[in-house]
Amino acid sequence: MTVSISARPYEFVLDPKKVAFVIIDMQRDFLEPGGFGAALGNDVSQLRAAIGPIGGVLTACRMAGVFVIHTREGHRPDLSDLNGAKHRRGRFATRIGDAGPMGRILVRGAEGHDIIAELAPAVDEPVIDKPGKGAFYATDLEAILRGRGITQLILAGVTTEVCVHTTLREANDRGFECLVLEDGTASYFPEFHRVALDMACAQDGIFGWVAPSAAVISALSKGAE
Ligand code: C5J
Repeated sequence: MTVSISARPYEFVLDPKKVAFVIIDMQRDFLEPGGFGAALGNDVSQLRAAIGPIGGVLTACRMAGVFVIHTREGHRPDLSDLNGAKHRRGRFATRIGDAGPMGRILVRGAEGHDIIAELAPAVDEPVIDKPGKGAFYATDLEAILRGRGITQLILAGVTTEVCVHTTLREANDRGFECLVLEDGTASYFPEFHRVALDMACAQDGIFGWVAPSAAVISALSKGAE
C-alpha cells in the first residue's frame, strides 16, 4: 500500500516496501565539540536541531518496517583512501588524521567517527563508511539498495549542502526518487540549509522532494495501519 506525503513541489507517493531511510553522517565529528566540524571553525550546536526530527522518523521507520541505512564520512587509519586534494583543503590547524579530543579527526575507529548516541544504528541497519561526500562514491550502497529492490530514498543528516546534497544528486542520477527531510537536515550555515532545500525541489522537483518530518511520520503511521 502506498501513502501520500504532502511535500514540495508536489505530493510524494511513498511505497513503504520500496523506500529506504538514509541517515547521513550524524557523527560526533560533525555534531560535537572537538571534531572535524569544530576544527573547521564551525558552531557545531547548529546541527543539533536535526536530531529530534531524525529520531522521530527513525522510530516511525522501524515501526513500519522501512529499511534504514546510516552513513559515516571517514578514512582508513593509514589514510590511503584520503586524496591529497581533500587533505589539503581547509587550511585549518587540525586536519583529517590529526589527533583531537575524540581521537584522530575523521578516521574510522576513532570516537569522533561514531554516530551520535541518540541515533545509534540497530544491529540490522547497515552502516556505510564513505571516504567522500556522496554516499554512493566508493561504497556498496547502490548494491545494497538494488539488492533489496529499493527505488525511493528519504534523505536526512548533515550537512544539507554538502554530504546530503551530494548524495541526493548521486541518487537522482541513479534513478532513485528522493525526498529530503526539511527539519531532519542541518547546516552550519542556516542560509545554505534553506537554499539547498530550495534547490533540491526547484524546477518542479529537479532533484526530488522536500517535506517536514511530521508529514513523513504521519504517512508512515498510515502505511503501517
Ligand atoms: C562535510 C558532510 N560537510 N557530512 N561533510 O564535510 O557534510
